[in-house]
Amino acid sequence: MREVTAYNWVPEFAQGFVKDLRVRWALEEAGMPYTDRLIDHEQKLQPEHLARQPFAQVPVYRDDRVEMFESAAIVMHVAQGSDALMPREAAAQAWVMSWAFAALNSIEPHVMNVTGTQLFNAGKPWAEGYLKSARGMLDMRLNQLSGWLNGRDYLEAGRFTAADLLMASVLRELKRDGTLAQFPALEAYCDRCIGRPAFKRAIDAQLKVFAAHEPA
Ligand SMILES: N[C@@H](CCC(=O)N[C@@H](CS)C(=O)NCC(=O)O)C(=O)O
Repeated sequence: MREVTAYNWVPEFAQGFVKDLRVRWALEEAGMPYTDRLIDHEQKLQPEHLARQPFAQVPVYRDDRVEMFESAAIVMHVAQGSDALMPREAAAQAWVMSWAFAALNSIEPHVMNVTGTQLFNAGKPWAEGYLKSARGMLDMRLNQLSGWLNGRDYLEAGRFTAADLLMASVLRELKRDGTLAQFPALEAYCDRCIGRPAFKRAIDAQLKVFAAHEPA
């Protein structure tokens, strides 16, 4: 039994980006069947959900052995049980772990500083100045990542791993405003990852839920 808790509906700007997508993608790559347990935005605030996700967010995951929150932690748990997402050699696993944390800790905060300001604070008096500085930091990180990927199809190990799944999930946020297109190696890398059939199955599954629960 594997179960992913996800929203039954979100506004259009978030559709295709809700973080249960990472978990669905990992499970699809691993060939592990799952069911989804759908909640609405009232249910996320209820004690039953808060006992499983203290921050009133999704995703939440459970299987026969564990119950977890935090999308990346869930992805790494799935990867531990799947050769498709995690090499078996210790040295390669250590690199995958490093790159997974790099995606979440060295890249994602800078992506969110920019995309979060654009989505939720555009037009505020301070937004333009803040965005200039946030974009500077983001560009630095993207240039560094681009330099690393030079000549590589994937981050490490010569193959797609859970770290690529997380990095591509972070980078694709930058497709919305055209930032990623300014970094052709990163765009090609991201497209390589999200061009995988497992990603398509995962995003189709998320979007199908929202389409079925579209408010009247
Ligand atoms: N770090 C968390 C973040 C989860 C998250 O941001 N979930 C969003 C949807 S993508 C959410 O539930 N937001 C509702 C809220 O914060 O009230 C993870 O990766 O699981």
